[in-house]
Amino acid sequence: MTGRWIALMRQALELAERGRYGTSPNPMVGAVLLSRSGEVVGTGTHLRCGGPHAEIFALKEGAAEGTGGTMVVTLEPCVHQGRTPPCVDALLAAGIARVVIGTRDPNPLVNGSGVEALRSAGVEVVEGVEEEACRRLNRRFFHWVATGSPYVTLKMAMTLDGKLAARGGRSQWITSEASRKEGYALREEYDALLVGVNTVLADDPRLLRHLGLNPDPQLLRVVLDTHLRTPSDAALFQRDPQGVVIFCSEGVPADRRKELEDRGAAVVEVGDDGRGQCDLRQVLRWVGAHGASSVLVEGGGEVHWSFLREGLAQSVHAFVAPLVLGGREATSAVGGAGFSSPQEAVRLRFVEVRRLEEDLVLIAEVERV
Ligand code: AOF
Ligand code: ZN
Repeated sequence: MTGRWIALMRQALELAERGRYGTSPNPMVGAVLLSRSGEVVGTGTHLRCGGPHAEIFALKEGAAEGTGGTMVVTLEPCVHQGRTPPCVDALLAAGIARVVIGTRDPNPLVNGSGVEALRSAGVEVVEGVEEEACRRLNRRFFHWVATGSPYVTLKMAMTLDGKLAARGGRSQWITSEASRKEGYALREEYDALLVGVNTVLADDPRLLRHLGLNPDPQLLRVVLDTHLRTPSDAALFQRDPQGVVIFCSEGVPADRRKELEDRGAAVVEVGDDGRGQCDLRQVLRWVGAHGASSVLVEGGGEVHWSFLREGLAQSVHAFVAPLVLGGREATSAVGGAGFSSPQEAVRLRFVEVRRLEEDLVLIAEVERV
């Protein structure tokens, strides 16, 4: 049977993928329902946070033939009443005889109790089918649930010599249109965007979702701005200013604070990291506690360095253009003081390498030390 469960779990994983732009901060989940005789009679995807879970869609499609059958699902079915009722109850009511699970749900409200509830009701449970792939699919969700901090990806658009901008600061455009579009697609996948104040001052970004892939307009837009230098007429405030959060150090001038709050932004004071900058751990804890499971950091080089130095970035999504800008003064993808030996360097592992028009896309994950 194992081979069959693997093939069906892969199908469920593909179904889960369809939720890529809508489920966060919930996990992506896919489900396949088989009849007693082993035929596929229903499929389901968790499509959006607050909407029905994958199992419920599959049951809706195939409930009549599902009695005595098998549910193959990428994540352990839930037992709790969340935004939606527990899936375990629905599975029991439908008379499902067997549940095949990819991985347990690390959510403390579930975490094994879904499996237990099914078993004690006499349902056969098969666990750990394609577990690694099922965990990878939701690595951001798993990280957030385990740590309370969001999963952090650094997005970099750079030249072959690792520059984010030319001498003097101009950066439009380094990468091709297709790369920029993929960069925008990332904004639809992450719950929060983050930049440093230097990027606000240099590029005046709006930090919005432009592609309409994610039906949820709620996006947290974070600025690290120790001394509150963000101009009150920044493009950031033109749309959805209530989604803007500016982190600064304690004791910033009250009038500057009020100016930005009057634009609709939240201003949050955090402690010092010992180097005169905002304590990133505190920033991430705040962001995680406000429901964002993932953060896309869009520069600049100093901010990238801070996240890497502190061990607070989980991955890098780099677009590399076949250009060389040179220039001692030109901004590098990662600035800061730097490490003093290759032994100290942050080590990553390439998980994806591909060409995109004339550019390269490199996705790397930070190895745990
Ligand atoms: C499942 N199947 O398809 C998903 C699950 O607020 P709710 O009701 O949507 O519950 C959200 C939690 O349910 C989420 O944090 C995760 O633990 C689990 N997600 N469970 O059985 C699904 N999406
Ligand atoms: Zn559920």
